[in-house]
Amino acid sequence: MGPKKRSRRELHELEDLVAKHARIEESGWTGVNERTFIAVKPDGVQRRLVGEIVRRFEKRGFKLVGLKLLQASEDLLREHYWELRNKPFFSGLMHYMSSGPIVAMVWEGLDVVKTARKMLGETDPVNSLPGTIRGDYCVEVGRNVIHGSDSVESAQREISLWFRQKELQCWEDGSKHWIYN
Ligand code: IDP
Ligand code: MG
Repeated sequence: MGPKKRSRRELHELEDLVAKHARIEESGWTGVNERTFIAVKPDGVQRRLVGEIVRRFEKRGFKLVGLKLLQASEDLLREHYWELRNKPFFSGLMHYMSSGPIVAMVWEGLDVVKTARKMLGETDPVNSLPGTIRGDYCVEVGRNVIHGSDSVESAQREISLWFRQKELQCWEDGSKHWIYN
């Protein structure tokens, strides 16, 4: 007995199955375009930590979509740290953040907001484990070398505050099949 000839209906069912599998495979990609705002603060730039920090995000597998060196204006910093405006350290924070250039970046990838916060360590370096950026490169909360968005919502707010749409690059990640399955 030769191979069974498939009916039109069976062929349709097969097509549906193939399409369903394609969708499932694609769903592995949901969330890979999450974005976060990362900034190397003035002390990080002074201490030549820019390369090290970029290296860590690249090696982790995240995709760089925006990067610039800038001296932040007081308005921008006030807006960025609006939630902390009533804290006793606020004016010190403004002074610190405007004391020199900052490297502002946008990184993209699966769960990048949460993962980046883990890579940064805790706000106060004394609580940051070795292996984290703050745990490896600083000792004081008032000089903690790096900023990272604390939620997807604040990431969106911060990205639109620090970057214009045209400053964010859309590019095909050639290694994405080696980073995501
Ligand atoms: P985060 O940077 O880990 O998100 P936040 O609580 O959002 O921490 O505070 C923003 C920044 O304000 C910190 O990264 C740090 O530079 C500064 N900061 C926070 N708490 C203190 C403090 O108690 N003294 C001095 N500076 C502080
Ligand atoms: Mg914060």
